[in-house]
Amino acid sequence: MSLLIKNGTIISAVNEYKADILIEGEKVTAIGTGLDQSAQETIDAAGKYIFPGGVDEHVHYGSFGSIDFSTTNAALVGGTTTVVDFAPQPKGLSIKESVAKQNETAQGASSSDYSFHGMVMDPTDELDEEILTLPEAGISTLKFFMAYKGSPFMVHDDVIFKALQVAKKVGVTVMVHAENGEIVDLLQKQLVQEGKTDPIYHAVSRPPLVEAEATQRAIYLSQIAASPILIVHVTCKESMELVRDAYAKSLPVYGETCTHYLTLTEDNLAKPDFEGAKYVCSPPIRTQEHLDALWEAVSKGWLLAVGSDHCANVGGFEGAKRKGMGDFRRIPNGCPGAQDRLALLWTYGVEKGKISRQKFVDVFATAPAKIVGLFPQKGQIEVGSDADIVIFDPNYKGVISVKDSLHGSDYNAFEGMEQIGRPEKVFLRGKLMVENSKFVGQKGQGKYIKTKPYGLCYADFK
Ligand code: DUC
Ligand code: ZN
Ligand code: ZN
Repeated sequence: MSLLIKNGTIISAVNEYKADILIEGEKVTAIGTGLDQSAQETIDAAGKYIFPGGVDEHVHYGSFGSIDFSTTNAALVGGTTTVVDFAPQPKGLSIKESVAKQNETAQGASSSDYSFHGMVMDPTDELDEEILTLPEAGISTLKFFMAYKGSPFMVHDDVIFKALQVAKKVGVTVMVHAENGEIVDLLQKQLVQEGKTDPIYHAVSRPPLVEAEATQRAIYLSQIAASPILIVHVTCKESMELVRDAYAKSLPVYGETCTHYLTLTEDNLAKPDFEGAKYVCSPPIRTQEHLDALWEAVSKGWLLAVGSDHCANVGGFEGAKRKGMGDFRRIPNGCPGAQDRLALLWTYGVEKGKISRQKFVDVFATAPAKIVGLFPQKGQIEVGSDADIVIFDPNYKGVISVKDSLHGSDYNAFEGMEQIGRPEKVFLRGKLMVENSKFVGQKGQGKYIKTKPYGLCYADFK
């Protein structure tokens, strides 16, 4: 199959230019002006932007009680062609075994391409040995939780520290969920004792400085171990500044944020009739001051990537979140978001003048692909790369709604928000998957793509 996309404006992470793109099979084989190769199909993309399919480096399709890979067609409708899932580690299984187990749920079910981060939940004495062999198994990123006391997620600092010492020997990127789990647990208990059980107290129990304290600690651990670190879902000004300042001091310290932290405020958590539960995720969504700081950080490159932290709880609002009525600690964490990441970044970032179109492509596709070790196969439109391509209509105007959401949940955290622009066509490895926001592909055709070590967080690491 060959396809010629003519007359569009290609946006990359560094520039934009008018050119034609030739796709043969699954790859981009030529880019240039006035390409006249014959192709089986030609598309006129005049007036449209063309950019690489998104790489969402932060999704949950099995952890935290989330809905599985069968809903990744939602990501495609939202212009994301590759998702990188956090594979939960059941007790007794190694990281490689847990990734293999999670892959069983993805194979034949995922519509988008996918990769995995390891997630350390059962840190045994063998972990450090295993880290050395993860890259050869195609696992190059490992997540550690400093929060969720009382659950298998939370690990102690020594586990993270030892992993940092070993990971740098083979180019594995250590990712950290930075919140002080001990203090969160204590604050939660105090609040509940005082009868403060509504969803808004979820945010009160996890204030910015609880995140910043853990962020600083993680940075120090990385500094002592002399090893790169990626702080995931940075949500507040204080943490962002710690990441920014550490990097400015030439430390290999990097950060990511997620779309809901850029677009939703704490006011949502205070909505009446328990509706605030729809927005419960950790770390929590913050106030406008933090949103402003995060946009600045994204625009200036102090935070590298914007994931969705997609986590559509099985049961949704009515069947899962509502179970936390009377005690915010029992509200399952997570918001669906993979489908809306592009719309939110474009509408509230590019259209509002907060980020350039190049920065949009960078945080949406290119930088995430580099961080996780998928670049240059994913995250750019270049000869030799996978033909994961979005043809984007910047003139579309609409409203985000659960009615159009394919994530399998009964609500959308961004319900009613304005949307400018939408993917008119989305190609995954040369195959048309989406047309005018409708999934037209065959479900379950996504491929498992193994990641390579020495991702972006190792860029300046000697
Ligand atoms: N926070 C996480 O750390 N993981 C998934 C959901 C969430 O809100
Ligand atoms: Zn997390
Ligand atoms: Zn997450």
